[in-house]
Amino acid sequence: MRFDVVTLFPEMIRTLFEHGVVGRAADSGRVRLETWNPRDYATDRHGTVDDRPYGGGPGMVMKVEPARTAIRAAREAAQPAPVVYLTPQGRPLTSGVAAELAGRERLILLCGRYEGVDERLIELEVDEELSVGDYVLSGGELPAMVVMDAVSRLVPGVLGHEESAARDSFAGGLLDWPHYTRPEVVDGRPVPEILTSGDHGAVEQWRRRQALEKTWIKRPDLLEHQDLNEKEQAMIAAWSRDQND
Ligand code: 9WO
Repeated sequence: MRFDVVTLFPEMIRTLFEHGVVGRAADSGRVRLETWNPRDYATDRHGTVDDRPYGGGPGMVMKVEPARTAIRAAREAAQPAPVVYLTPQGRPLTSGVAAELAGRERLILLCGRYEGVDERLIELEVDEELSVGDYVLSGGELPAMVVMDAVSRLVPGVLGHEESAARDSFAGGLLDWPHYTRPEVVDGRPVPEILTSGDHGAVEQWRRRQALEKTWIKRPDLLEHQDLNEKEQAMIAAWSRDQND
C-alpha cells in the first residue's frame, strides 16, 4: 500500500513511519510513504502557499495553485489514486472504512492548514472527504496519520499472527477485554484467577464476556449492529434486568 501525502509539514508525517508497527511495515516494504509539499510548487520568490480570504475575516486560506500542482505531481508519480481530504465535514472513519481503504493500492491524502483550503481546490481535485472526529485541529496532518495508522495495520502481513488475533476484538465490533501482566498482585489487586488457570477455553469465554459487558456499559450503540448468539443475548438481557432491579 502506498500513501502520498500532500502537506506543508512533511516531517510531521514522516515520524509515523519511523516508529512501531507502521515503522516496521515501512521497513518491510508493505507500506510506502511519499510526501508532496505545496511550498515546493509555489511559483513566486517567497514560496507563497496562502493568502487572505475573500470577504474578509481573520486568518489565511490555502491557495489553489501550489496545492493543486503538488496533488497533480502525486497523481502522476504512480497509478491513479483517489484524493482524500481530511476535514471534520468528511465521512467518519470507522474500522469498516479503514478496512475498505486498506483494499486500495494507493491513497493520496490532502492535509489542510490555516482556516482551510480554497473551496475550488476541493471541487476540482478532491474525490472523498474523511473525518476522524468532531473537533477542529490546527491542520489535517494528525488526522492523516490516524488514517494511515489504522489502515496500515490492516494491510496483509503488517501485523504478526499474535497481534492480528488481538485485533479481533474491535474488528468483531466490540470493545477490547481487560489486559493484565506481571506482577500477579498490584496494591492488593490480584489478576482475575481464570487468567492463571491454564484453561484456554475458559479464558477465551471470559474475554468474550468481558468485551461484551464493557461494550454494553460504555458503548451500547455498538451492540445494535452485532450478531450475538442466544447465550450472549441472554447475558445482556440478564444484565439489563439486574440494572432495573
Ligand atoms: C477553522 C475554523 C475556525 C472557526 C470556525 C470553524 C473553523 N473550522 C476550521 C477548520 O476546519 N480549519 C481546518 C483545520 C482547516 C483545514 C485543516 N484543519 C483541520 C482538519 N482541523 N481539523 C481537521 C480534521 C480533519 C479530519 N478529522 C477531524 C478533524
